Amino acid sequence: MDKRLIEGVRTNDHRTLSRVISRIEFDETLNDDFFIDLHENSTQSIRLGITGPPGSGKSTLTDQLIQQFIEHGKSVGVVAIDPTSPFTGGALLGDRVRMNRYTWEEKVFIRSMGTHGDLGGLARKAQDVGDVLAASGKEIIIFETVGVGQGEHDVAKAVDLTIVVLVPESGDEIQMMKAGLIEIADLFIINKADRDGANRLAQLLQNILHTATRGDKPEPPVFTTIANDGTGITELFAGIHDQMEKMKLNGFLNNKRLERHRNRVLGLVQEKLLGDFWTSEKREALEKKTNSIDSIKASPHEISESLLKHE
Ligand SMILES: Nc1nc2c(ncn2[C@@H]2O[C@H](COP(=O)(O)OP(=O)(O)O)[C@@H](O)[C@H]2O)c(=O)[nH]1
Ligand SMILES: [Mg+2]
Repeated sequence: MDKRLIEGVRTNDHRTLSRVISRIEFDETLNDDFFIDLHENSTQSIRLGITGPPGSGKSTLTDQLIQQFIEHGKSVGVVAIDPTSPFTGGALLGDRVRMNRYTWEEKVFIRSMGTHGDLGGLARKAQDVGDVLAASGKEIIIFETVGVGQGEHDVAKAVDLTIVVLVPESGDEIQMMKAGLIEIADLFIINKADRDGANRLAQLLQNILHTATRGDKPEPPVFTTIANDGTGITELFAGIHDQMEKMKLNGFLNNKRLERHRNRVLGLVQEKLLGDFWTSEKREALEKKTNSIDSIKASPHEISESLLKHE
């Protein structure tokens, strides 16, 4: 079964890609061998994350970037990740409709993926999906995520370059960024520059970035765009390329990739150990030891010790 899947991925069969990504999305096991076999073909892609508030224009920008990459002879894989909620179905469908003028092309593969309430696993899933798309020959892989919390940080762990999209009214987000978003951003876009305040916000942001950028990370540039009419897109496209080059030249990109690699190993080991530990017997034992309110008299430290000691 896995051999057929591997063959399908390698030959860029989009139906196989879809099937494999569903399995990753819904935590259905794929053998380690599956990823080991694909690995040598999956290290060459460039991975971009596009994050920002809902409605800021991420999908419209993604659509424009797809077009740019295609015009430059590149193949592109896009994964739109939305927090799962019964109410986001319409938005997801909107994404598909808005971007579907490319879906028929072999060079572009677009997919939506839910998080299923499991944000913790998102970084791993995004890495695995990225590997699969890379192994199918996609040179550029774009992850679109809604910047509402932990999700964008998880996806930032899975990409080479994180793009944060803001709109002219995003003053509050800038406050939020001081508290952490700034660390994950490699490039900023102020979209909807057809509205007042885009240049003022870009200037403010540039000032903040100038003083807040630390370590060997190249200072993130700020671009203004009007995504739905294409204004500023060629400049943005060139800017993404330039920023990648800067990150390559000073070693930042390799450090980032290496750290990602190491963290993946750590994560996989953790997942394996936990998976092996929590057998059905162990879960039963936990239930038994915590089956009534009286059980809170026992220290959690004592209970966990006894579970670990196979008692
Ligand atoms: N006025 C204006 N509207 C835009 C611009 N970019 C996107 N939009 C519109 O904003 C809405 C949300 O865009 P979308 O790409 O779905 O945002 P997302 O939720 O961040 O993916 C759509 O109706 C777009 O047509 C822009 O630069 N200016
Ligand atoms: Mg969208």
